[in-house]
Amino acid sequence: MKEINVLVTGAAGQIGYALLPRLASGETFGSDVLVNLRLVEIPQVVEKLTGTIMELEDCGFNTLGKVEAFSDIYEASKDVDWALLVGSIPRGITINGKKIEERGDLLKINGGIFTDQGKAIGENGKKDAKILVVGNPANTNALIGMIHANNSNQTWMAMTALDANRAKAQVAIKLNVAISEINQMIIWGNHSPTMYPDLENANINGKSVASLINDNDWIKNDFLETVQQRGKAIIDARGASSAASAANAAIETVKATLSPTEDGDCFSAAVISDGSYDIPKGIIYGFPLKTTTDGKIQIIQGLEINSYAKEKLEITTKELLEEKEAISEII
Ligand code: NAX
Repeated sequence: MKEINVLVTGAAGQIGYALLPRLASGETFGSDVLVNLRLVEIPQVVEKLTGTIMELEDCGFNTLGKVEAFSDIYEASKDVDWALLVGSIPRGITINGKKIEERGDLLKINGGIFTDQGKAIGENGKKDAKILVVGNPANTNALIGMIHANNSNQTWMAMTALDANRAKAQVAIKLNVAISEINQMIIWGNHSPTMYPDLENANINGKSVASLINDNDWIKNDFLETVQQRGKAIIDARGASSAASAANAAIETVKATLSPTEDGDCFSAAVISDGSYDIPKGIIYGFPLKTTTDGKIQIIQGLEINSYAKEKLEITTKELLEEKEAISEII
């Protein structure tokens, strides 16, 4: 059986709990691949992983290989094929009596974490390792990690697939269609309320979703607001951030890189900008992506961006440039 080494940080957290069984079950990497899991937690929490490991054993998956718990990211990164960087300090937590709500505070607290994780994966991970950053602020955390990894053969991504799924869900309700009919749902920019879910380029049977909806007021107001604020709405409703849907989006992102993307479709994730669509180079930006037949991840080129979309792309670009500026001391 082929073996794969998968590292997951924040493994004792709520996304980790929903994610690990699906990584190990054969659903993600296939029924002929043995999945070795490297579970990483902060030292105070690493003990809790013993319970997670027992549960994983008790699932009885044929595809579960060796499962190990670590608090040292350097040890954990040895020969990893995939790293899912979920662990970070989430918004809303109280530290030293201060509730962390601002992105700037989150950037500073999480910046240090991703510096070390980047170095460790760059030095010890497989030469073609793929890394998906879920922990917020995901795009800028991925930038910090990628820079410190300093390993151009590895692929660093930040997760925007949850936003794409949220956008698809709203469209499916509005048009009364199945989710599976909706293709090429692009999330441009940052995984934050400035993201731009693009209904002009999304299509159903090749027809633009925006034209099928034919209701600009709904698209520009209700739809945009619902998708951009969905994370907050879930926190307000359940008192905790999205977990099952976030884990699902991470699984879908990994799967999207394992087989070629069909023509007319894409998958959404943020990768380092190469200047495509006039986005400044050097920020991790949500683009339409495809996996090629030889397994490479590429930005899909040549899509139309109208003037309204351009304005939206500029807003999210500005935010990412500001985030980059805020972490300039550590990159
Ligand atoms: P939890 O607080 O349940 O779990 C986070 C876990 O990470 C904790 O167990 C903590 O001990 C661990 N951790 C913290 N620092 C660590 C480090 N340096 N190394 C290893 N582990 C570390 O949060 P959870 O709900 O699982 O969310 C995790 C992250 O995902 C948060 O930053 C959250 O904001 C982010 N999200 C990102 C989404 C996306 O679409 N990109 C959506 C969902 C989610 O909000």
